[in-house]
Amino acid sequence: MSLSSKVLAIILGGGQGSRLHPLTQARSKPAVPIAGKYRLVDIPISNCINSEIKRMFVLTQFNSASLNRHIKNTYHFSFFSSAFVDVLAAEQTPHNKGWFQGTADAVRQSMHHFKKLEYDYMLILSGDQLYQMDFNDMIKKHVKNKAQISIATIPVNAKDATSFGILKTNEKDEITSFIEKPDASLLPDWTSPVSEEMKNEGRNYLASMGIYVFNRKLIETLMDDETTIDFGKEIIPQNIDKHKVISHQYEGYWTDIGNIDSFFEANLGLTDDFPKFNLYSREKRIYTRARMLPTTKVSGTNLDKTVIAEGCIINAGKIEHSVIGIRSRIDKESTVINTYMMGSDFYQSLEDIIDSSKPSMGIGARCFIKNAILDKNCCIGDDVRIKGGRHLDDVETDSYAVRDGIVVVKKGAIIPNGFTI
Ligand code: ADQ
Ligand code: ADP
Repeated sequence: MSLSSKVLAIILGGGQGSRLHPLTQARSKPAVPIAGKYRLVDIPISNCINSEIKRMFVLTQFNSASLNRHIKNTYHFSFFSSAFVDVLAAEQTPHNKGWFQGTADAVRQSMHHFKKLEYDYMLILSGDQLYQMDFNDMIKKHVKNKAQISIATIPVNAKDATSFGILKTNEKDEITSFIEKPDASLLPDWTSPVSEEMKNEGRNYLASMGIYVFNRKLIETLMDDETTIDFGKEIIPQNIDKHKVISHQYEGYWTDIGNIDSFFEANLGLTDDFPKFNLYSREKRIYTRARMLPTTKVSGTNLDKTVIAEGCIINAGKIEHSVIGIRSRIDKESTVINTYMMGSDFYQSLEDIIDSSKPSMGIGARCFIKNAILDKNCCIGDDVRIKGGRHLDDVETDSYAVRDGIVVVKKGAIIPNGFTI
């Protein structure tokens, strides 16, 4: 029996938190579209599949139709395989109020589903990180070192260190101390010896990646204690001294995409000549729904540093440093810069497109769009001007929100002709 077949993966799909609002206004976080054709949840699921871990649960605060449809339409395993991806949403029972209070509470409330299965190791993953990691190395090290808990770690700089769990290890990679999101004033006490390359980049702190391996017996015991809510705040710090907890250090590309700013940067990063997140990898493929869309058609457009998904119809004047999602339509003489356009769920009928009483789906003619995220199915009229930037304060209306200077046009919003943001 291979090691990976003894692993059960749990993907934490997001709390009540609103860090990705308004992208999560009408869908659960794992269903948020990224990179023009994928969903957030495709990243941890693909990492599991590439690591031959075939049994996965996605824990989500609420069950959105788009998440279920996506999982159902994407992850078909052979009839003879034991593989599955199951979505478990917080449910109201006589014992709980209906929400997951935190990451550990999410696992605890779902534990009765896991207990029925055979597994030796539970792999707990975040649902909002961009990375391509082989979990087998981590699990092999966990078993070889007879660890009870393993934590994937990565060197980070002082600016980032305050947003993560920071830890120290001994020469055997055993974690000896841990602090969740330390105040900047405490940082001088938390540096770790790192490689020359990391030191040169100023990455002197060892951060938890929020990726954990637990032995079955231990996680079951820990989940019996109903006072613990979070892995980072309680479970990990409370167990460092009680059990053998080891660090599995990773130095590849890894980024947290839990807020609008980092989500935007990670998407636009895909337009680099050599993107840090490699969608063109032969071994570490990222899976998503096979949609059978037609090819993209472009006419009269000056394109630079732009990624365009399938099924688009583009007549824009210029698109620069942007990611254009599936089935996008952009009309004549429009300019799109530094923008992530998610695309559309369906094509409109010709009658709808000809009907001039309301804007059609996509971007109309002669628009100027810069520093924006356009959620799916947006209908942006002609001569619209959207110019995001630090000069804009955070605001929210029915059709758009501004977060960190980025204008986020909400799913299905109708922006009338000539509108300016
Ligand atoms: P954070 O990312 O701040 O820190 P948290 O907000 O608990 O921790 O989120 C972890 C993951 O769980 C995310 O994918 C999130 O969406 C999801 N999640 C949060 N609450 C949830 C809930 N109630 N139900 C289901 N899923 C939920 C953690 C660790 C740090 C570590 C960083 C690395 O606590 O120590 O450094 O991750 O990113
Ligand atoms: P994708 O994976 O392609 O993003 P989703 O499953 O999220 O697709 O959503 C596509 C949804 O759009 C499908 O459920 C489909 O039924 C719906 N849809 C398709 N055509 C139309 C239409 N004309 N009007 C409204 N919804 C549509």
